[in-house]
Amino acid sequence: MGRILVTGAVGQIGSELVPALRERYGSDRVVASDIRVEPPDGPPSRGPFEHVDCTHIREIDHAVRRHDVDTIYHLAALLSAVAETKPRVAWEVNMGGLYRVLEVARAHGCAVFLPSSIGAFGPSTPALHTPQDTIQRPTTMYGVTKVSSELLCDYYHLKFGLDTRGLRLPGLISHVAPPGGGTTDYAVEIFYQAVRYRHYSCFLRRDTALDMMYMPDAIRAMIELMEADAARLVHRNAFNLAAMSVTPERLADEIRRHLPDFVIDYAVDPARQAIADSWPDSVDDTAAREEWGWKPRYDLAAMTTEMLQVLGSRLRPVHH
Ligand code: AKB
Repeated sequence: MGRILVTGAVGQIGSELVPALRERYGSDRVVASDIRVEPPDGPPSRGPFEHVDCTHIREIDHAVRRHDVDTIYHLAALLSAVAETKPRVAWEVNMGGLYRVLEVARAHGCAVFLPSSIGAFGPSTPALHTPQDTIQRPTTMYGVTKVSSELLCDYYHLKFGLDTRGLRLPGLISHVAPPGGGTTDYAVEIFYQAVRYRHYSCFLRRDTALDMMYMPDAIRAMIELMEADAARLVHRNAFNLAAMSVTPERLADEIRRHLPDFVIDYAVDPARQAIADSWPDSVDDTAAREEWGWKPRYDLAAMTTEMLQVLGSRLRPVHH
């Protein structure tokens, strides 16, 4: 068995995926890599670390050869809000990076995991219970790169027989690494601000419904998909994935069950609101359930309880 390479390992997902993969397969079988030389408080967990800029094919190739890699979790990408402000960089990193990763994977026969997103949908997509196979005409640069990434991964599978698989991830909620420049970031910020200040000023409208998921479920989904029997997969890039559809108002109500004096107000950011309005309210993940047995473990109540427990023990309240 070869090793696993994780790109973007220092980011929001990588910070939890790398330790989970190391726990499952052994520390030295998982190579963390990132454009950042090292995270502020050291590598994500003990084990090999490589500096890899995914826009340089030689750096990816070097890491794959050096560590005898047979599977790549390619996480390095710009999120939706930041991609709107830097569309050229977003194209170069999200598409250029993936293209180079796929070329290296083709040369060395590696399997590739791709995180797509609910952002791969657009305003003409059915917004409720969005089907697995439906209209995908995103109106953001992020969405354009995500739908193109899905197509490119499917192409490498069909044309070259590469084992490419992906998930359309919802907004991910975690107490480990913060997200950087996404539209769903409010659902993470709200917990930190609730614990510290009992107050949060939300950049999305109170009734904006979007799919969300607690990070442990998302990490498990990635690993389960990559371990799934290929013969059962009708779809590949990428599966709809759902756990809970929430609005800021609903999330605030749930937090208030634990912190009754929590207050939310709204200072809507038109740029991020426009992105959120172009995405589905809730997706249908039947294909994931049927083809590889996906089932979420955390609903809104369970996730909120755990987030507040963990952050409550780590952060000092400064509200009084
Ligand atoms: C973002 O908001 O950009 C991401 C996503 C849902 O893809 N969290």
